Amino acid sequence: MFFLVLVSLASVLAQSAAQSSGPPTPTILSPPGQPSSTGTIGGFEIVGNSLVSAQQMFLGTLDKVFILDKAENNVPQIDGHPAWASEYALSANTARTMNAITNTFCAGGTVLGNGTWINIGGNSAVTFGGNKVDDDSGNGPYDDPDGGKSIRTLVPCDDGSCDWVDVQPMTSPTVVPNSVSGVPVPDLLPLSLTIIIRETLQDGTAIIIGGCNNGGYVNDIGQDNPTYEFYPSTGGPITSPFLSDNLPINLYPLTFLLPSGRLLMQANRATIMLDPKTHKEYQLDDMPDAVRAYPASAGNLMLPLTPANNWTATILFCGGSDNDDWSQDWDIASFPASTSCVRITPDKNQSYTKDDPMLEGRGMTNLVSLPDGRVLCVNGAKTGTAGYGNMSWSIGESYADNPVLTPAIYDPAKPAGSRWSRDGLNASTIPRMYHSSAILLPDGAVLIAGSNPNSDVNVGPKINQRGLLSALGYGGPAFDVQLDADDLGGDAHNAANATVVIIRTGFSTHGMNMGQRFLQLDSTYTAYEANNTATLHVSQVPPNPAILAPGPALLFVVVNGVPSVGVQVMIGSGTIGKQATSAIGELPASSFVSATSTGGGEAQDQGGNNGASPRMAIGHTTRTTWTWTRTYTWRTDAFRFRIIITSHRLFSDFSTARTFHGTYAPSTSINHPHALLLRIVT
Ligand SMILES: *[C@@H]1O[C@H](CO)[C@@H](O)[C@H](O)[C@H]1NC(C)=O
Ligand SMILES: *[C@@H]1O[C@H](CO)[C@@H](O)[C@H](O)[C@H]1NC(C)=O
Ligand SMILES: *[C@@H]1O[C@H](CO)[C@@H](O)[C@H](O)[C@H]1NC(C)=O
Ligand SMILES: *[C@@H]1O[C@H](CO)[C@@H](O)[C@H](O)[C@H]1NC(C)=O
Ligand SMILES: *[C@@H]1O[C@H](CO)[C@@H](O)[C@H](O)[C@H]1NC(C)=O
Ligand SMILES: *[C@@H]1O[C@H](CO)[C@@H](O)[C@H](O)[C@H]1NC(C)=O
Ligand SMILES: *[C@@H]1O[C@H](CO)[C@@H](O)[C@H](O)[C@H]1NC(C)=O
Ligand SMILES: [Cu+2]
Repeated sequence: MFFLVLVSLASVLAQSAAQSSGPPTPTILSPPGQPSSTGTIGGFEIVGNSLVSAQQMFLGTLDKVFILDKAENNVPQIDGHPAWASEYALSANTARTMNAITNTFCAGGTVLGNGTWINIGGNSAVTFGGNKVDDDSGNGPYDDPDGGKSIRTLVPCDDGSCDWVDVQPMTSPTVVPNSVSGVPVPDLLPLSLTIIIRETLQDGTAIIIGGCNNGGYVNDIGQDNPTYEFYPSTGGPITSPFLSDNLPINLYPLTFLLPSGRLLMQANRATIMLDPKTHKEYQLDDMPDAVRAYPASAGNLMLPLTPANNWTATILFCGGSDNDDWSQDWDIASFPASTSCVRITPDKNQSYTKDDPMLEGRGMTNLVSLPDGRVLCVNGAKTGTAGYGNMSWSIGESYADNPVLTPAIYDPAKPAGSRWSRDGLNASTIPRMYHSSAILLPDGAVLIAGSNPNSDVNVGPKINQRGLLSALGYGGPAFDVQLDADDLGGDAHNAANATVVIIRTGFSTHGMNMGQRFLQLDSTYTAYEANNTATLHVSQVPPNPAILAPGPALLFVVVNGVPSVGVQVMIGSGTIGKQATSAIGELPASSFVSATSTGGGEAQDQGGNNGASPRMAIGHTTRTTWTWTRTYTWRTDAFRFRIIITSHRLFSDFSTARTFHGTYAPSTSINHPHALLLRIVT
């Protein structure tokens, strides 16, 4: 059998540190310039080889993506054994192997408030074929000690020097989950403990949720770990009735930190809010239409938090499987995935609302926030679920079939009934099913990689603007961003359609991007008709770290839907602990200074805002202005939306699978042979 690890990381808010710290003194960021790669809008482009299969993937610096596989017989070596971790350089499209030390199979991850990434959990030591070995210390042939309790940390670097560090593992009796559930813990440690990580909490710590001791398609009571704990540790694990009650579908519970400080958690058909301070669980409505958590693996995402919705969180779930029979004695691979989408706004209303269904059923899909507020839906399959094994009905070892090759776009701003579209999106030629991943990149492209529903590699080498701050606080004075005539497309009126957004791209694995967030900062503008320039007056992050947990994130300026290249900013203090908050600085009203007015004269109302004296907007003494020389050029082809594909590994016995089922050829598995350009630009 195979194993899965799932978990969610939520941020820990329970800390009661007396000290709280504000943001580090921001520096002026270098201008991001133009995208270095042109790509083709809406098209897929195979860019390089990820060396190991990207079961888990995240953007660590503006140029480096970090990738984790499971311990398996990859051809690239490190330290005398096959590698199962790598770093991918976006600028050079090259990769280097990294040493993750223990077996990372189905681990989870997130970024802490101080910018360090963690990767937690894994599986037992294995040998060829993914088969478990009795010796937990690993040794040959893979030299992959049991990773069940591993805590790996990485401080991302750009000079190729960084690597994963195994820190104090979760091995003390207080953190052995079995000790909590009352099962005596012998000296012998659990062979394997798979963990699911999800969110970073508002003090920059992480919550680690659930898992199991031996893996498998779904969980069972004999190996369940129905607990959560925090990293850095605040003590032993806490038992969650919600997790116990939702066997066997309680791995990788879909977890989101809400602005209220509670966590939304969804597993099997149940939904709760968890108060991580009191450990109380509040029952919400059951999930309609489908099972969403692994192995049904629906797409899931927190929709943009914006001034217009008062930074209120709405969570979207799309697809999954309307199945309740998790035995493996029937043909799971041919069972249609769900088309259903639902949303919930848990801090306001504890019921689900039906949303527009997807254009086709999909499981194992990734929903990726784009800078213009839309959501890209990629990867996945039309039938079956996550997981793999040698069943009479499995496709090779895959429990899914009929890959969906064409992405789709969901636009939350569109009226109900018209939110899904695939206009302009070309089909991929590469199925991306179980253990695939997808993340947004600074230039607006989306990197897609992975897919490996197999127990091992067994067929040889096949691998194939100016004015942005480096740090933002929770509240405090506004800052100004200067937009020149190029930025505004030669028309100052476009300032009315400019936004400044922060995106945390998250840790992508198992059809979820853990910790992914989209937050639009409040802003107003002063636009000058005479020279078609404008100043954007931009607020800092709302003074509530539960809206956007501390830690690094990307910042984009978007004009009429065209994003700048993202820059990396630190949200909060850059340290773990209680974050300082202060009142949000006042923004001047938006104003449009017509060409006929003389400096500080008449202001014309624009975009429904009340006219205001431009003098209020210029030279505001409490505001700091940073400048850089260039943001982006306003041309419809300046910003290319690119879907980049790194190396992938599909079925180890692809040709056999194809002969048996005949469903993998793109031309027969999708109904959309006509590929169009994807235009994120307008
Ligand atoms: C999309 O597919 C069509 C038809 O195969 C092809 O002509 C076009 O170049 C593709 N466009 C992109 C952006 O890849
Ligand atoms: C961030 O905090 C973690 C947990 O305390 C620690 O292991 C790590 O070294 C810290 N990173 C930095 C860059 O200080
Ligand atoms: C499937 O069978 C192959 C060949 O016997 C074996 O190597 C592999 O471990 C099996 N996979 C699973 C998930 O049991
Ligand atoms: C926005 O949310 C905050 C915090 O929940 C609340 O205090 C405020 O009243 C809300 N504002 C509006 C306009 O609803
Ligand atoms: C909560 O949402 C449900 C489902 O959309 C709706 O029927 C109900 O009226 C809402 N309740 C409130 C108080 O808004
Ligand atoms: C554009 O015009 C305004 C108003 O006259 C002036 O304050 C600003 O400095 C000018 N900007 C540039 C880049 O010339
Ligand atoms: C604002 O930009 C969006 C694209 O994000 C575009 O659809 C819309 O038409 C623009 N609105 C105006 C008033 O230009
Ligand atoms: Cu897995």
